[in-house]
Amino acid sequence: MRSTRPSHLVTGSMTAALVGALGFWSEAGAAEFYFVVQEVGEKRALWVPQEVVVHRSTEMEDGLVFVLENPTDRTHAFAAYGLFEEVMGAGGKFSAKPLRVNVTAEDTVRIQISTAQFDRKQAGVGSKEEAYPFFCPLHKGDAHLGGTIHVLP
Ligand SMILES: [Cu+2]
Repeated sequence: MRSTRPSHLVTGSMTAALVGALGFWSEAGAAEFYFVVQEVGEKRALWVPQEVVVHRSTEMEDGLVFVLENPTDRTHAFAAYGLFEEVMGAGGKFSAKPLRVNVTAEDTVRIQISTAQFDRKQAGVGSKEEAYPFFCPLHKGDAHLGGTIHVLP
């Protein structure tokens, strides 16, 4: 029945939002958050869910992982101001670089998010909510079509 299709779409995106908000724990204990990119017309793209909540006290204890899925046939990128990716360099040393990751067509990328900046804040101020905007820097379009990662104490 044709009339049921739109409601399926709505249910699907609501489920995705819920999953993103709750997060998953991987075997290693890191909290995992899933994002899927959607194309909105020719020039714009959107990572969903658009609103994600991360709890500093629980979900960051054993690391934070973002899983970025690109089911489309074009390369998209995931960028977030103020967040950093943990990358292993030569000699097994970790370093942090600003979060901007390309995800090629039909690929899924797992990235380790640096939580060092939040550890530091836990010892000091950091009892209030912080917000980090994210978007696809390759397809921003005219209007801001991004989302927000909310970090709660
Ligand atoms: Cu894009």
